[in-house]
Amino acid sequence: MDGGTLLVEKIKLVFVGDAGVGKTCLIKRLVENRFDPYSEPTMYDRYTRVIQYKGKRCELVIEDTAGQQEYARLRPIQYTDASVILVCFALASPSSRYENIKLVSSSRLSSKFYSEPSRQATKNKLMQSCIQQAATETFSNVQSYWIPEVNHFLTTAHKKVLLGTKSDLRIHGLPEGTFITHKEGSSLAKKCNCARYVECSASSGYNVNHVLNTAIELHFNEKHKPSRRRPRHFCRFL
Ligand SMILES: Nc1nc2c(ncn2[C@@H]2O[C@H](COP(=O)(O)OP(=O)(O)OP(=O)(O)O)[C@@H](O)[C@H]2O)c(=O)[nH]1
Ligand SMILES: [Mg+2]
Repeated sequence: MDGGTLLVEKIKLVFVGDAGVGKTCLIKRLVENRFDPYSEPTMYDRYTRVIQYKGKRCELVIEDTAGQQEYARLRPIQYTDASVILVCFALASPSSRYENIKLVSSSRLSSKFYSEPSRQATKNKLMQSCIQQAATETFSNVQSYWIPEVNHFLTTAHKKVLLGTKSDLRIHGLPEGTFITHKEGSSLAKKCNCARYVECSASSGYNVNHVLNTAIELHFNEKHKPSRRRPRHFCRFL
């Protein structure tokens, strides 16, 4: 019950993918509408919201999982009762979190809000945090690692969306061979039996709401046939 009104359905979305592909940033953009380029590696996180979809009040649960293998044993718990799995890879990525931060918010570290010692401390912390994998590696790990894991803990028929993250970096134009094209992404989605393929950016906000609407539409869609159409209904946070 919520405020005296029955919640008719629970929708649980589970985000998985390599460390550093941007799961946490995307989720924060979704639920808090902000982008934090300093996001730290996740162990386990969960967000619960009440939403309205096609006039139904639903409980939306978003599970943020760890991409780092040290915490892999926590993921099976998060898969339990999942409605839709969102398998993420980066469309493009610089070689480290720090380089990426320089790219997405070059002005912030040098801003007047940082004193020199704290600026240096923040810089060091970021330098030490994990090295991001190349986009092509996070892409190939979808097929070699993440889909087999999802199939193992759920079923091969479980509803899945393939997400290409950090689309803003591809637009900024990295050298050829360091990014994934839309065609490559959508053909991987077909190969891996993902019902939908979406490209998005937590940094620019591109397609972020589309990610949520696509996953919710897929949850309510019994047959989950691949579709090129955008969802016709939109969810609203209450
Ligand atoms: N340019 C750009 N950078 C992003 C975007 N999303 C995330 N990042 C950067 O990528 C880094 C890693 O993002 P996270 O969201 O922490 O990655 P994660 O997938 O949650 O990583 P784990 O929690 O370790 O599994 C962040 O520090 C951001 O600087 C994006 O849309 N565009
Ligand atoms: Mg994370």
